[in-house]
Amino acid sequence: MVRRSTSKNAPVARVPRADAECELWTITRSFEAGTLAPSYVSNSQLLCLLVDVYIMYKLATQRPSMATPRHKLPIRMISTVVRGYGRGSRELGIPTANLCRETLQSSVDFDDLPCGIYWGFAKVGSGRTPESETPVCKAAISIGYNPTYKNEQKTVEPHLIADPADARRNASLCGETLLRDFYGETIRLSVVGFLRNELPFEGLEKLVAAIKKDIVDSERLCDGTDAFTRAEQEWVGSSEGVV
Ligand code: RBF
Ligand code: MG
Repeated sequence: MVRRSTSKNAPVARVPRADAECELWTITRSFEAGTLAPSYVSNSQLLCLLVDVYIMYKLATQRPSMATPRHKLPIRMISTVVRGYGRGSRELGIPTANLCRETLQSSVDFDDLPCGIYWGFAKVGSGRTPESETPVCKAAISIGYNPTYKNEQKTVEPHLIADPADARRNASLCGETLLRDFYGETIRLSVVGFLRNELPFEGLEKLVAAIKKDIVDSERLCDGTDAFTRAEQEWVGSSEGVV
């Protein structure tokens, strides 16, 4: 049994939880793909990761909505964009396209969608004309109850990240992407990887700082050259169904 450090055991250098989760995900994926270099995981790192797996398992069994079942990713969704709480754009400067629960097509039931902050790809628009459609965008995605605001309703809301060369990439009030209102339009979303659990923040500044880091992480992870990531980007750009 793996233990956290006690007076009897030498202390273990701990990897920050979110980093450990990303790390585990990478290891799991490359293990599955048969490309994991044996030297990639050192023993002490492995120990830290196992501690985190154990904690995640405990969390998952105690509160199913907090589970981060990476084996269930990606989650593909098609829906329409609805009005959210109206805070994203106005208060935070991080607009999100909220998915409509009623029109949601997804391989996972809305109630079973695992809460957390994720990275993936999204595209909005009818596709009738090129201007009516965004390109396939990288996205930083929130699924859950926005604990900072204690929402009663669960929301699924990606923030679409414009290309760095696009002037809209820095146009929001906090310097992030500002596209347009998407209300009523079709959205295709693939939730590819887990970033962290949702957190209650003290004050908007801390929330915005955390989301800005999520955006940086999402941009980097979306550039992954693995077949898994590329397939999800391609699916978002296609007109295929969710399953
Ligand atoms: N809300 C929270 O209360 N806690 C979070 O940790 C949190 N993380 C987020 C991460 C991303 C990438 C995005 C797009 C949103 C996040 N939100 C979070 C949701 C945010 O509070 C919400 O989008 C706005 O309040 C608008 O409804
Ligand atoms: Mg929104």
